[in-house]
Amino acid sequence: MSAPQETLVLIKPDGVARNLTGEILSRIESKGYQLVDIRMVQPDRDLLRAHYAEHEGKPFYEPLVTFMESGPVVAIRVAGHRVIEGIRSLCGATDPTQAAPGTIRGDLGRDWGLAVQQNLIHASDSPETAERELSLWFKS
Ligand code: IDP
Ligand code: MG
Repeated sequence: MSAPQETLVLIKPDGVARNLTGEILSRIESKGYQLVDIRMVQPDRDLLRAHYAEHEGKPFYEPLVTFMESGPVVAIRVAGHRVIEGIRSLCGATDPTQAAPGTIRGDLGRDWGLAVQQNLIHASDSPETAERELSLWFKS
């Protein structure tokens, strides 16, 4: 068996504010993945701009950065075979209205009519992204 993969999960400020941290962690643990490290972070703009650099210039970019710095975020290093793909599947589609029931965004998220979708969770989308994002959020 190959070495387990690692990914970065963020519980976004809406997830923390709505007391869904336990529910989201429980879904990740119930699926069978390992929580390797976890911390609550109040991210600054530099961290968020680096994290979301690929979206710079898009209409939702500034609202996204403002939303992400609006409150604490829970950052989690999660490990397991094919965990990157598996967590993206647990999250569901970006738009919580379209996210399938059974997924985190589909079951727990909704559209609030804002400039940015508040969809509870971020998860790395490729091995390269995971490595880059883990080094941003778990620096020390
Ligand atoms: P992802 O989180 O599913 O990977 P990305 O396309 O990487 O989605 O976008 C990052 C975040 O920006 C999303 O999770 C969501 O909060 C927000 N976002 C993405 N696309 C839109 C949009 O078209 N309208 C409003 N917000 C968006
Ligand atoms: Mg993304």
